[in-house]
Order: sequence, then structure tokens, then C-alpha cells
Amino acid sequence: MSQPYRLETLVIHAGQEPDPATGAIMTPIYQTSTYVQSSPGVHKGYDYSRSDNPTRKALEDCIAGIEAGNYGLAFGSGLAAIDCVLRLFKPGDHIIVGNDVYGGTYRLFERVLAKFGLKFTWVDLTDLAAVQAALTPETRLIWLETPTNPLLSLADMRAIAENKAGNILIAVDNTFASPALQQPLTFGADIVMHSSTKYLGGHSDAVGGLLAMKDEALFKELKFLQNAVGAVPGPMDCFLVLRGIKTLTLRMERHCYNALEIARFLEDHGAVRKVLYPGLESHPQHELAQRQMKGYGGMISFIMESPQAAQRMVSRTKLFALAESLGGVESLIEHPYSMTHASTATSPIAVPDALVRLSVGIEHVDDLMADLQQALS
Ligand code: P1T
Repeated sequence: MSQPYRLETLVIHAGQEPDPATGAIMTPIYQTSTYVQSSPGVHKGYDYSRSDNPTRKALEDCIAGIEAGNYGLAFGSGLAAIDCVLRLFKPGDHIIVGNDVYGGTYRLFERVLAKFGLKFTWVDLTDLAAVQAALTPETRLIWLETPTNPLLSLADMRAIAENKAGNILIAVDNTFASPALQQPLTFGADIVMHSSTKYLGGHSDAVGGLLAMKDEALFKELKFLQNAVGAVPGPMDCFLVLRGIKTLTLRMERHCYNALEIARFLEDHGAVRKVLYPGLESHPQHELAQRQMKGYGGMISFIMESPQAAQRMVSRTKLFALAESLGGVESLIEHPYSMTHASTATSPIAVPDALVRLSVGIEHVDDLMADLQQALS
């Protein structure tokens, strides 16, 4: 099932049919490592659960459907999904990366993969001339987040895809927006990646990663790597993500509504120096956000007067829980400099130390604003 259905329908049905054996409407959790064969190599499509598992397959087909792709792959974490993409390349290959990304992505690239000879250039992807200038004959991949974690700047996916040479892949980490707000493959990206730990799962109860793509040859290479390297998720976690995705479009509507209200409230608050949210007219790429996204998302970052003020604020909220991660139904608050992005603290892409990041949940917005108000007072 793919294109004739709209996203609100696909999130519930893509990749999932009632179980042929029992009629169970929910995809069973196939909690098995192996599958009986009638003679060597003769089986019902599954031989070992690192290679394939029916619950995982349903999730893989689901992400392909909701990201407007043809193929999906599931992993044990978002970083495992990113790592799989990077294993397409060889020593000496060059990768352009946005200069604002999740701290763990930076750590994986510079502290793990650079040792294997991959070369990374960190570029402000809001500046198309800078992207052009960073291209070399060895460039094989442009890796981007949009909106970025944690500064919420946007990359113009269509413009970047149109301006690069044919042999360079574009991979978009769509974790912050989710396919409910943008489908990168429709803007010319080759690979879309998710930490399904976040909005896709939606309930802060499972760690996972996903990839989706259109091209069959690229899928085959990545599928080979998924099995050869082996960082796959278990069936229970796949089930939880499938269940979470069913309410994705509904949840995103409320995340977006609450976040815009809160962003406006913070922008008017005297204790806040600057609010970063693509839905605000003050955001430098608000016009691109209107063009590229169907909503502005549930993530807000803001800069306080000092690091001390930021640390104090994040320790004082009661409803917003102080925790890493994002994208769940409950609201979270954190201090990126010392928490999610601590691995970049001494790097050229360090985040401001007075920055606070919110993952705005789907509680009543008045309760959320009252909590922020008391924490800022
Ligand atoms: O945590 P994991 O499922 O491995 O996903 C890594 C990841 C990748 N990409 C983005 C944009 C992310 O935000 C993350 C994980 N981020 C957090 C844990 C966080 O609090 O920002």
C-alpha cells in the first residue's frame, strides 16, 4: 500500500495487513530468533531474525509508505541507522554535514568514523554558496538535519538536491519534523533517516532507528549492511513503534499547536533573550518553513541571559521533565550544552551555553505555559 492513500490513512495501515493465520488486526510480535526450514534453504521467507523478522518487516514497509519511499530498514537506534548509511563509503570519501546536528551524530562522525578515513566538512547549510564551496571531487554524501538539533535552523532540501552532482547522495535526518510535516524524498533526498525513539514512537518507551529510500540498488546495499553489521531492533520494539506511528498525524497537530503558542509566549517574556522556532516570523527562515513544512513542529530552543539562568530554569520546571530525548507525548526540557550536545562542547560546532531546549508535549497548553512562567519567575 502506498500512494493512493493520504498520510492520515497510511500511518494506520501502511505495511500492515490483518494476520493471515488468525485475523489478528494488530501485527503480531514475532518473538523468535529463527524459523523452521523443510529442507536446507527451503522456508517461508524468513530464515533468521537478524536478516528478517515479520514484525520488523511491517515497520520497514510502514516507514517506506509514510515517507513516500519504496523501501524501509529498521535499526536498534537512530545512531545505528546513521552508521549503516556511512558504511556505504570508503577511506578518503568526503562528507558534507550541517554544522548543527545532534551531539551523538557529531561524535559518531568525528570520533568513530573519521578513524576509518572518512573526511567530514561541517557547513552552514542555510548558506547554499557555502555548500557549493565545500564540494570536492571526493564528496559522496551531504548529511543534513532540518530543522536542526538544537538550533532549529532549516536547510532548503530542494535547492540542495538540485545543486549537487548526480553521484552525491543526500541524506536527511527527519527526526525533528517527522513525515507528518515534511517528506524529504519528495524534495529530492535519496535517504531519509529517523531516530524512531522520538516522534514516530511518540511515547518514550523504545529506542530505534529507521531509513527509507526509493532506489532499489541503494536499498540492496543498505539491506546487505543491515544484515552484515547486525544492529537490528527486536520485534517488541518494532511493535511499539508501529503502534506509535498510528497516532503520528494527530499527535503532530497538537505538538505544533502547543509549540507555536509557547514560542510566542517565550518571545514576549522579559527573561528570554531569543527564541528559535521556525513558526515565528522572527525566525530567519520562516518563509522557507512555510514553503517546506506542513507545520513547525514541537521543538523550541531559546537563549537565556546567562548559562546560570539557563541551568536554573531547567531545574525549576515541574511539568516539563528535565531529560534528554524528545518527541514523546510528555513535555521535556533540557540544557543541550551540558546534556545532549556535551560531546560537541569543545568543538567548532558547540552550542551556546545559555541555550534551553523544549520538547513540547501534547498536554494542555495553559498548564505548560503556567509551568514555564513559574520556572522563569
Ligand atoms: O538516540 P538515537 O535513537 O540513537 O538517535 C540519535 C539521534 C539522531 N538524530 C537526531 C536528530 C536526534 O535527535 C537523535 C537523538 N537525540 C537525542 C537523544 C536528543 O535528546 O537530542
